[in-house]
Amino acid sequence: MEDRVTLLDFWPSPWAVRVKVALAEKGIEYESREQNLIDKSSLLLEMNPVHKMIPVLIHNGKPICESLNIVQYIDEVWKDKSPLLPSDPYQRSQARFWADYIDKKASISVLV
Ligand SMILES: N[C@@H](CCC(=O)N[C@@H](CS)C(=O)NCC(=O)O)C(=O)O
Repeated sequence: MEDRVTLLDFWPSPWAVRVKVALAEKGIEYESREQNLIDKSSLLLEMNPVHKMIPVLIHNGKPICESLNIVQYIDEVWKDKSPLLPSDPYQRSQARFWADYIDKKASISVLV
């Protein structure tokens, strides 16, 4: 079955960029659906009822939420294409450290 991949997107969002980099690294084709975060679409509310935020990856109709979770999902599903994390455990821990750092320290909420 052909993969159907849609990204609920908002172009200035660094969290959406994180997902788009992962998709680009894996060479995955997807449809980007730009969202209005002031007047949220019924699709966004249905796909992410807990946080009501982008990014949301919709893979064959199933939503995956939270950018780091999405990146991990992408790496696991398309595991035959360029791995997103280094193979060395120490280097992996460093990559995870900085991803977590960005989440905790560099999080800026532009609109809310
Ligand atoms: N922890 C989330 C953060 C996502 C986030 O902050 N999204 C913002 C846009 S940059 C959003 O959808 N804001 C709308 C809202 O808070 O209602 C992630 O990593 O995906």
